[in-house]
Amino acid sequence: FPAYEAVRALGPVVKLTRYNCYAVLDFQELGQVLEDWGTYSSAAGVGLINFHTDPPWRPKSIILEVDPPEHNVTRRVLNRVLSRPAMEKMRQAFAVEAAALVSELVARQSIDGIRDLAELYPLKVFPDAVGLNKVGRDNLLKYGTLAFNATCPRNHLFEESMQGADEVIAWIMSQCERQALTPDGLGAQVFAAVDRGEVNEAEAGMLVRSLLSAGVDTTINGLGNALYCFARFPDQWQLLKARPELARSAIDEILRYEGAVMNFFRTTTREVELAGCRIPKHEKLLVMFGAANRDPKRWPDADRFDITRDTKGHMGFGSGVHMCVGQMVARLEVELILTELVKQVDTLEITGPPVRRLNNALRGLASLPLRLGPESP
Ligand code: OVM
Repeated sequence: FPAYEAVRALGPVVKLTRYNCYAVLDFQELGQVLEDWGTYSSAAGVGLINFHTDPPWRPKSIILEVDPPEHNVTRRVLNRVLSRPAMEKMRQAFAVEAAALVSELVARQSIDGIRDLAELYPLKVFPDAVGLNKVGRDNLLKYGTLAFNATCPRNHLFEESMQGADEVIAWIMSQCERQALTPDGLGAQVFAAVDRGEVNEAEAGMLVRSLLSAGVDTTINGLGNALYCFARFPDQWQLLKARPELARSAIDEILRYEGAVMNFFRTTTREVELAGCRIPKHEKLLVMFGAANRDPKRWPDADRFDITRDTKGHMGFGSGVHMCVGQMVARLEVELILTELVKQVDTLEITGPPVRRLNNALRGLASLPLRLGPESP
């Protein structure tokens, strides 16, 4: 975050000469970019790779990496699959798992908040909800890590997650077929759109791939960041315990203060002026959600974690037509875990050095040693 402030001080649009792209960090300009999909397109990729000149690392996503009107067709399908009524159907199963896992962890007291909770929970409930095979699920985390690392420069993080990726990618693609999915899950509901004539069979498979790309690492880091926030700010934890109804708004503050997805790219479709800066046609723009969420021009006391603040308009799920379609799943997972922790845990104490998990687009931890204390502070 100090680095963001150093870049922000240079101006509203900053050319990153080393990567030949333009960075946007301020809340106002970021909103402008994300609202104007006609000028700032997703169709040339939302990573640094510019599809006008270079091939994508995988067949491009048919929801993330297309603009309206094509985007509207696939968006409508996932909007329905991930709708509020669909969430209500999943809530019970998700709640049972949350209660069981948190009781087990409370009994152990000393845990790794990432390995034992932030990873375990989404890796159980989400693949179950999609209707995936029980075998091979360890590929999910590897694939998500790769997909997010692949949005940025081909650095050591990208290369490391590419190691042995052929088998990971092959497993993912094999799970995206109708017959690989249980008949009652989110995956099957994507294929139900084929039967309604909204998309074809191959497109449905690609939309299942989108669920698997975007649904795992994001929620793991979101949950991990939630734990990290409350472990660092015990006053906010006590506030949540006193007022559990704040859980939902706390999730927005977690996403503002410590989001899971820090950045994506857009590509200009024409020469354009943004905040007085001229940007040529077909140039890449780095849209920095994490920086906009700390923009002091938008947020009073931006570096303070405060679950009672008004978080309206935060960029943790993006903004505009591509705003996170799975956000209700993410909210459900974090809400249920927070609710169980509030019920079962008095204090969250960090008992060892938190370790970051570096990723080109994601913000989160690899390890967070925690003590779940039953005693009141
Ligand atoms: C996708 C997708 C959607 C959102 C995020 C993401 C790599 C991927 O449609 O594949 O991250």
